[in-house]
Amino acid sequence: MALTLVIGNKNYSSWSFRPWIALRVAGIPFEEVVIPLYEPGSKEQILKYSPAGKVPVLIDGDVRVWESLAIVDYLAERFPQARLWPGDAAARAHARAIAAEMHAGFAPLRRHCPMNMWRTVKARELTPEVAADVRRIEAIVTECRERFGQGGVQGGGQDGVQGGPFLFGAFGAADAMYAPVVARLSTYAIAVGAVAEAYKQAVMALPAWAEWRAAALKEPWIMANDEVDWPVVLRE
Ligand SMILES: N[C@@H](CCC(=O)N[C@@H](CS)C(=O)NCC(=O)O)C(=O)O
Repeated sequence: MALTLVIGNKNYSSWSFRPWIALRVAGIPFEEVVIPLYEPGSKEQILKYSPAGKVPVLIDGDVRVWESLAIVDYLAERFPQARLWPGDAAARAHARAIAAEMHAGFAPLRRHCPMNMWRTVKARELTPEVAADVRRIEAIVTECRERFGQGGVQGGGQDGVQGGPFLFGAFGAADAMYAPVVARLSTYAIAVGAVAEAYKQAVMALPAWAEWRAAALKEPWIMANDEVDWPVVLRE
């Protein structure tokens, strides 16, 4: 039976983007159910799938998994051939730590720069707390790229290829957890150093990225107070 991923609308649902991109890049087939967020009745619809009242939710037969990080972890166990976590124990511990840090943290950046694929790219002044989040993310990306991303010790990623442009070489669970942050760096024109910038470009060059974004731009659910310049200019 195919997996089903219940997600929010693609323009806004950063948490949904994480397991969705993990599944897509790993080539794991799944069906999706999209529930538009912040609409009348949204909560009731979500509650049909999860008592937690939040998306994403993964349904695999009798198994239901909520919380983006738990979903990615479940996928890693269920599809070991996808190699969503690095093969090397030390690299894997590092990947899990940064994924958990993302799952639990960066509230100032989340609040100040919500994911919004429709928004016209333009800079927004960052508060000191948001700037500190950005610097921490930059440091995480730079350390991963320098220590693990070049291949060699860790053997991460879904296709077993050593090396690659992602945090641990090939795209994996940690990259999925950081994908919405890449979107925020882009949408809010946040300057980062060369290593983080190259990482951002690599994530945004994924066909799965383009697929998510194209679907987001076709969605009819745009919040009335959204910061969109019309007509929407498609970014490559
Ligand atoms: N910690 C959760 C966060 C999930 C979450 O906040 N989802 C938002 C959408 S991105 C949601 O369902 N909001 C709808 C609501 O709270 O009613 C995760 O990692 O999955």
